[in-house]
Amino acid sequence: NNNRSFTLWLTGLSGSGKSTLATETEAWLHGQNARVYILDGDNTRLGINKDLSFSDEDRAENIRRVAEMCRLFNDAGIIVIASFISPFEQDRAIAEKLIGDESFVEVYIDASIDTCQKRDTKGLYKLALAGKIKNFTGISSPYETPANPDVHLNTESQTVGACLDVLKKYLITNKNI
Ligand code: GGZ
Repeated sequence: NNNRSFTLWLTGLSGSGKSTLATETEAWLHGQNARVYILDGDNTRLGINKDLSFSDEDRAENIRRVAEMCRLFNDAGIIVIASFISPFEQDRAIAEKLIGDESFVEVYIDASIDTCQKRDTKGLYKLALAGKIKNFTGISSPYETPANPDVHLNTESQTVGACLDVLKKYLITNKNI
């Protein structure tokens, strides 16, 4: 097993900045000559997980399948940036178990529900508040805050650049990047 392979597990609300940080981190890792791939709702929920809804049960299955994929990529020596809301502590714990404690880096992308609602980049909060999207995280479905993340990035009080710097330092120090 390549000692550079691991999974950065980005958890946070819709609109918290997971995708932005995933893309920036990917670009930086490429610059470090690392092999890296982003897994997110866009490339999994339209394909392998297209049978899954946003019920608690289906989110659990979503995370389980994604974690199995992370493990396969890591076995192939590829770093994964997994960018999923993953709102439930129990599901994140299962992901950690499947991926392996040593290879699982939990990164909490922190922005309050108020801020995410104000950003509303895709207009989804508006639809959720109007009752047009059911089980929407932060509105009509819970988000369980990570109790002890490996990295805690606050996109409300810090710029993307500052958040990225914190993550880079973590990777340089702990993952020999
Ligand atoms: C949360 C939803 C929902 C509901 C659609 N709740 O901001 P986005 O749009 O681009 O990313 C969100 C994405 C969340 O999928 P995940 O696979 O990451 O969720 S989970 O880990 O909880 O399984 C959002 C969109 O899908 N979306 N309906 N009801 N987000």
